[in-house]
Amino acid sequence: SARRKIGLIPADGIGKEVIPAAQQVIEAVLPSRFSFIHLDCGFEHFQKTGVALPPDTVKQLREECAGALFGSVSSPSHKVAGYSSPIVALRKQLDLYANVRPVASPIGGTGKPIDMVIVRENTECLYIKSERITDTPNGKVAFADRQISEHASRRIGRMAFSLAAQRLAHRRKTAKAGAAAAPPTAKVTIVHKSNVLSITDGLFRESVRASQQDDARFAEVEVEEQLVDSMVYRMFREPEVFDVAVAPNLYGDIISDGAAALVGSLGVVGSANVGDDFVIGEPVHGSAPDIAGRGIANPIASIRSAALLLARIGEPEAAARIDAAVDAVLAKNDLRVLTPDLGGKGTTAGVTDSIIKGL
Ligand code: NAD
Ligand code: K
Ligand code: MN
Repeated sequence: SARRKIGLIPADGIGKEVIPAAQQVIEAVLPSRFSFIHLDCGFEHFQKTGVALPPDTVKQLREECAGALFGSVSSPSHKVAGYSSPIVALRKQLDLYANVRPVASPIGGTGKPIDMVIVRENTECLYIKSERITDTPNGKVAFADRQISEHASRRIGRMAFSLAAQRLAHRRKTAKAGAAAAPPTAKVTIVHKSNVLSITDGLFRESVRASQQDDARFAEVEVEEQLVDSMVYRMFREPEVFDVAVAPNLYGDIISDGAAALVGSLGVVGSANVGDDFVIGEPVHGSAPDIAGRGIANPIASIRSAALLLARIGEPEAAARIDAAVDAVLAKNDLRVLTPDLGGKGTTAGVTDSIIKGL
């Protein structure tokens, strides 16, 4: 059929409430452009069937879908035999090597607008999970290997520069003609700790810098470096100075969760898991068992994730319309509409309706 398919993987908890909200918004912004297939996955599915990520889900994503939206999985804190996180497996099987997380708000925690994107390397660093422990005369000693490769660092660098180049082009297009303001710029901040880890973080930083040569469009992007500890300090003090930040897996995990606090709630931060061949939009939050089933989960993180997905599957205008409608609902700050995580009395359905009306 001429309609392209989007895979929907709500998985567990509030994923089942916020992914349908995102689907409604996609259908409203692009009526009958896409068809949707619902795919099984998650801890609840594991409890019913013994399988967390059915092979058929991966097969349908690969063979039929233009992209997908993932909700959230409930990973139990105790070890459950035979279970491991299906989103981690999905990222691996589809080689989604970048986690792209925009953190934007018209009024951030420090009162100024925040508009940054964190690009986290998604495949290596300490997450290769190569750990061991030995006994010594002074007690146990544990070790972990940390892998940083030129290949993975250079391709995550390309992702960061390519986003910055797109943002620069967009800023130039939307800058007011003839205005006296300074010409638009875009910047990549390379986050590392190569003052201490000169070999591993040194390779990361050099490879990201080298990736700027990989495309002529990257030439006009400014580059700066920030040690990860002072990055955290500056993100608290002056988050508005950052544009695109790129980091190895562990630093990226930490700074991107922290950055979510700058914009008020986990319920508004979306992300995209991106590879060269596939993309999965995914809200940053988990399955929120404390509020699941009550119709009050904030759908904005999933709706923003839907926009990130659309932007990467050839529908950038629809994505921009969704983001503008979300910004308008947030800027209005109507507490009868917004959900409780933002101090409101509203519902998932109410927020979704307001966004759809504003498209
Ligand atoms: P969580 O993100 O589920 O919830 C943290 C807090 O934020 C809770 O108080 C929750 O009510 C609130 N919250 C989160 N999303 C919200 C939304 N859309 N609207 C309103 N409030 C929202 O994190 P957690 O409590 O640490 O973990 C719960 C479960 O989710 C665990 O099983 C964990 O393993 C899993 N988890 C999954 C993912 C993922 O799917 N990638 C990510 C993080 C946590
Ligand atoms: K999630
Ligand atoms: Mn995290």
